[in-house]
Amino acid sequence: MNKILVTGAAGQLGTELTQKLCEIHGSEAIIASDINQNSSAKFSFCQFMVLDVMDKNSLRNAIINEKITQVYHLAAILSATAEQKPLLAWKLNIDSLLILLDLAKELKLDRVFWPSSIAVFGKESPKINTAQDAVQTANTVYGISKMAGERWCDYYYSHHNVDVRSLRFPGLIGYKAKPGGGTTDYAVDIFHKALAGQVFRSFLEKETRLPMMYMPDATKATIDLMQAPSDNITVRSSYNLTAMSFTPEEIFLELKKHFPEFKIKYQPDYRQEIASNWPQTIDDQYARNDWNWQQEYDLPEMTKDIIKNLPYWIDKI
Ligand code: VAH
Repeated sequence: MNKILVTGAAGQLGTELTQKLCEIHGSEAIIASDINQNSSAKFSFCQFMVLDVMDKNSLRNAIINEKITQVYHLAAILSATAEQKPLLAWKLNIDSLLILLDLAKELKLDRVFWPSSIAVFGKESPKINTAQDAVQTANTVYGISKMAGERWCDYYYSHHNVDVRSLRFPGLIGYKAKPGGGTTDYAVDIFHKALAGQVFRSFLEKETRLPMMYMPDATKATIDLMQAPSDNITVRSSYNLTAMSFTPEEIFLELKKHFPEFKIKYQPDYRQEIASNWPQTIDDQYARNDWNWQQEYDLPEMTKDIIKNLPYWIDKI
């Protein structure tokens, strides 16, 4: 029987992924963990533990004592915050992954999931329909940490047979957790401003097109990947993945259909430089071929779903 540990469970992806894993495996099979002990309030539906992913002995004890078979390692510092705290971000994003991969080898974990990002691509990478094996020239701390992390995943698979699987997520948009310091998190905050009847101040220019995905699609892709037969997995660094691409102007106009008085101001900041070096659209054919990836949400469908649900969640996040 699977027993699954989710690290960084209180983050945007972790919050929704933990709920989905409970639906699939039963809440008694899932342990949510986070460094922030206040996060326990978010996990009344499953076991929660405070866990520092940089503490190898604590992580080893948790895996052994709770008979963990799979770990979804989501604890990380995202792109915008990483530029403000580069050495901390590098240490957390890479050292915690290496600690986990070494424990996966030592304790023979069944499977490990680790999120990478389209941030592995940089200025010299093709911007349109960026291929799985396109040149990676990440020029952000976050992107560099994801590039290196992918190489470690491939190394531990090929040298130590650790079944670690990974996805290069685009910008992820959800309503069940606060934006977490990502460059694409403008696309989360814009919904809050529209619902509050406030002017939205976009820190990206109107025509900045980025690959994006609604959180239910992100959790679906993660679970589809982790449930695929090992023989189907031909990419052991990290799979390109996407669902849609849009600009701040396009999501603003989609919201304006529901909130005619909604207004936007474009005030680009340091995050514009980060976004300008990322791909605009992604080729995720490997994911579609290997484990039948297929998104369910486009911009209009996502917008309708968030507008319907956010009011209920707004005072819970
Ligand atoms: C970020 N949401 O903005 C993340 C993501 C492609 C971007 O990795 O940092």
